[in-house]
Formats: sequence, structure tokens, C-alpha cells
Amino acid sequence: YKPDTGPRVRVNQVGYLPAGPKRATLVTEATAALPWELKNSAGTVVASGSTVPAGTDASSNQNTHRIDFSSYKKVGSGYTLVADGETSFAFDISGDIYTNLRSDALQFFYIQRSGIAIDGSLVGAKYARAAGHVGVAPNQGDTDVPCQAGVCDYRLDVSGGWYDAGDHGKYVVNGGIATYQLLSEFERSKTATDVRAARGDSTLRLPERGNGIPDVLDEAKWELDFLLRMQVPAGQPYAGMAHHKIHDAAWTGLPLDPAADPQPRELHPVSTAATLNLAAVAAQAARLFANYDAAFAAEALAAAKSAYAAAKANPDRYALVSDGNGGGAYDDSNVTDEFYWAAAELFITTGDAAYKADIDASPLKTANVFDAGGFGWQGVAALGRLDLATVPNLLPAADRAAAKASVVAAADAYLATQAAESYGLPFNARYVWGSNSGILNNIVVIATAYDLTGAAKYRDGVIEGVDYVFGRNALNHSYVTNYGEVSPQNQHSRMFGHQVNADLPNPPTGSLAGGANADIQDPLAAKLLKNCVGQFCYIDDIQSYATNEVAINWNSTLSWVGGFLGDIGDG
Ligand code: 9MR
Repeated sequence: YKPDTGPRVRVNQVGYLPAGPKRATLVTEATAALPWELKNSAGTVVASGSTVPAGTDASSNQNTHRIDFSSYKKVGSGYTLVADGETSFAFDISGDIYTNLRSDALQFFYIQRSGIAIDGSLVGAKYARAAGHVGVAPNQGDTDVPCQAGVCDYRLDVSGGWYDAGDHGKYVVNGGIATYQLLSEFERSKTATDVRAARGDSTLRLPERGNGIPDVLDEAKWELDFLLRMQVPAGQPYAGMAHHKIHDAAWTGLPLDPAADPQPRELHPVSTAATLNLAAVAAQAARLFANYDAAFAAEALAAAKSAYAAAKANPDRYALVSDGNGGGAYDDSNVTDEFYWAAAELFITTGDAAYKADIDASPLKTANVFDAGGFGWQGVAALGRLDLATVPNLLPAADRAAAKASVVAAADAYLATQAAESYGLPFNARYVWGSNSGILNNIVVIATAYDLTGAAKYRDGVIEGVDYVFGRNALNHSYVTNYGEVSPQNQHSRMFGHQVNADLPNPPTGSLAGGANADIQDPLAAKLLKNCVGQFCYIDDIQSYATNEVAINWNSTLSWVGGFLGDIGDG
């Protein structure tokens, strides 16, 4: 298998913001600088210069040069970059290139909803479908789900929420980080230093538009209601804890409409990690819904407090890696970070000294919680730190300053990485499952440093950082559906099964693929990508779930970054 990587001049295929950094990467054997030319749509050379040799890129083993045409700022479409006899894909220079990114990335969540029919008049007829898992045959439904054998002896209504990814499972830990990021992108609009875009009602294509509540909160609430249903009822063993997950008893094949899934659904054991995810996002929701739905805000706060107390009473109920039949494991045997995150969210919302004492007692209080690979569902301390730094709270001034300084220091480290990377991305860790979310989460940290400081270098770091996601990479492949010349069309999904059944749609515009994964854990990738190097470990095939799935926690970071990019206008 040899991928078609197109022209050796690699650009952001979507384009460049007029006032932002404009960089590209040339793949070449040449070791000395080469001339480059920027051409407009008429073929006229409008700028020129010399490449800067950058040596061998460790994440692709390619010899690369950098091209910088940032000083050219004229708006237009159909630009190309020419160097070493190669002509790049065409791109725009425009302040509009990211206008729809946030809403496109968020539309994915509505289409992933469980327990509700998807309205084609909102999102396109091809995405219309019947409600899944509502107990209508052949579904056994999520409205009355029994526990797995030996786990407990009750049944729960755990309907609603989002399907996690290409499967039909619903997992509290991954729902937690995804919901956090939707709530965070809304919360940012209240606290950030430079926000222009609306985050209000009727800004998304949702059935709830027009209800007076900001749409992103409506979307988050669809999952929050599900997360609250996953809490063990009073009077049962482990009351207040959250079940880790609910999914099919056995893996299903693809394609498969959610409404046609015949598998029995099962509640899996409670876990401390799931319980703390519930506590954290419910606490966050309590403060954000207070002005819109006071009853829900109160319900969320009560759930957050009871979950947190239950987690403290049961601090080591770990989700096991072995529990992966019919659904993902989302295993986690270190919940120090979940405790820190939940305490942070509860403290921000309530100001209660008991939560502050738990933050102070956490080994993570002053630790560097930002690593090279990016935060994610298994490592969530960064979420607490970002919020302690940005959301108004009652931390003593010195602690608040330390939280802010830690975010800025992490962003500086990512900028240093970016400056050394041939493809201009703030990431030099191993490419693992969902690498695109690790890359985008590093960009979230840089964006937060911009919100905290207003320093242009962070804004520029975000703008250049997303080039990779939109095609400036070793494969010359955008990772967002219908963004760029060559974009993912065949992500692993039981719903978007066009590759295996032409009657089904491709994923909707704005769907992020998991991305390059050097561990190639699915059989197709293992076969076709054997011995691949870093950025090359990706294939746009529906069978490659390890490199090319869709997932809520990946689109949540894309929507967060999309909101930021929409806010900064021309860059
Ligand atoms: O995103 C998850 C990744 O970090 C793990 O390495 C991988 C294997 O455990 O699982 C990924 O999550 C998948 C989940 O287990 C099931 N639904 C699809 C998720 C995305 O591929």
C-alpha cells in the first residue's frame, strides 16, 4: 500500500487568515535553500522567497524545508505555492475560512444523539434517522437497562446521550470530557479577553433552537441528562457512584442503524473515574445553567456533590482494561487527576472550603499537568487547571496566579515544540489512537494562554497549529470531513457507512478523524500500514477504527478550537 500524497508542497488546504502566520512545508531531497513563488488564481506571481531547510522530520522521516509567506495578506481564492517544480493544492486567504467550523463541528453531536429521531430538515435528509435505543423492536432499548450479571440487580433508564463514536456505546468518562469541552467553549465566551462570535440561541442546527437557551448548552444538556441517569439510585449499593458505561453485550458489525441494533444492552460496574467525571461536569453545568434553567442547575449541583462524596468513599473502583467486550474499556487505574478536576469544578462553582482543601491536598496542585501528548479522557488534570486559571473563582490570589502561570508555561513549551516541527504543529509526542485530539488539545492550551495574556504569539501558535489538521502534513490529507482538497470521507462509523453501502451517507461536514496512530491496532491498519512512521500511520478506510474513527471527545476539541478561530476574525 502506497498512499497518494499529491504535491510535495504542503499547505493548509482550507487556507490562511489574512493577518495570520502563513507557512507551508516542502518535502524534497534538496539540502540547500530553494526559491518559492506564491501565485494568485490568474497564475500571476504575487510573492516569492527562499525556503529554509529544516532537515529530517522525526514524525515522518522526510527531508523538509519551511516556507513562510506571512507578509502576503491580500484576500483571495485559488492561490497556489510553487517550489522545487511542485505546485501545492489551491487555497484561500480569507477571514471567513473558519466561520462555520464551530457550528459544523457541533452539528456532529446532534447527529450522534441516542434516543431521539434525527430531523433531516435541520441537518440534511441523508442524516435523518429513527430514534435509536428507545425500546422499539429490534432494539432492547436504553430506557430499561439491566445490569450485567453479578454487577447489580436493578434496571435503569439510561436513555439519551450521544453515541460515543462509530459504535453505539455510551461511556461516562468520554461523555464527561466531551461535555466539558462544549460547556467550556460556552464558558470561554463569558470570561475570555477577545470574544466576538455569538454563542447564543439559534446559532446551531438543533431542535431546541429558539428556546431562549444558548444552543451549545442545549446540546451539552442532552448528554448531561444521560450522565445523571447513570448515577446509582439511593438505597442501592454504591449509591451516588456512576456506572462506567452502557453498551451492547457483544460487538456488532457495520453498517448498523442505531434503531436496528438487536443486541441486549447492559450496565457495567460503577467506577471512581466515571463518578468524578459526572461530579466535574455536573458542577460546571450547575454554574452555567443557573441563569437559564435554575431547576436543572440545582439538580446538577446536587448530583455533583453526591457523586463527589461517593467517589471519596469509594476511591479505588477502577474500570478494567479487560472489560472490553461489546464496547470500549475506557480503563483507568489512576484517578488522582479525576479527583483534582472534580474538586476544582466543585470549588469554582460553590466556593466551598472543603473542595479547596482537597485541591490543596492533591499531589497535582502545583504539578505540571500538561504533557507533550496532550490531555485526554484518561488524563484530565489539565481541565481543572485550565478552569482554575480562567473561570472566576475564590482561590487566593497567589494560587490563582500560579494556575495562570502554569498554563502560560505549558503554552510556551508547546510553542517551542511548534517552532522546531517541520509541519508547524505543537506536538512531538508519539502518534497514538486519537492523535488529532492530542494535537488539538495542545492548541486549546495555547489558545487559553492567548485569552489570559493577549500576547499575539499564542494566537499565531493556534493559527499555525491547525495547519496540520487541514492538510499541511506528511500525507497531504485534511482530517476534517469536507474541509480541504483531500479530506476524510470514510471514517469508521456504523451510521456513516457509505463506503460499505452506497445508500448511506459519508460522515457530515466537520467530522474529525482520529488520525495517525503508530500503534495500528486494527487489522486493516496492521496489514496496510505495517512499519509506518508517525504521521504516515493513517488510512481513510471505514475498517480502520484505530486511525480513522469519529468520536465525541475528538469533535469536542475541534469545536472548541473552531470557536476560538471564529472569534479572532482575520487573525
Ligand atoms: O479513544 C480511545 C483510545 O484512547 C483508546 O486507546 C482506544 C482503545 O481502548 O479506545 C478509544 O476509544 C474508543 C472506545 O473504546 C470505543 N468507542 C470508540 C472510541 C474511539 O475509537
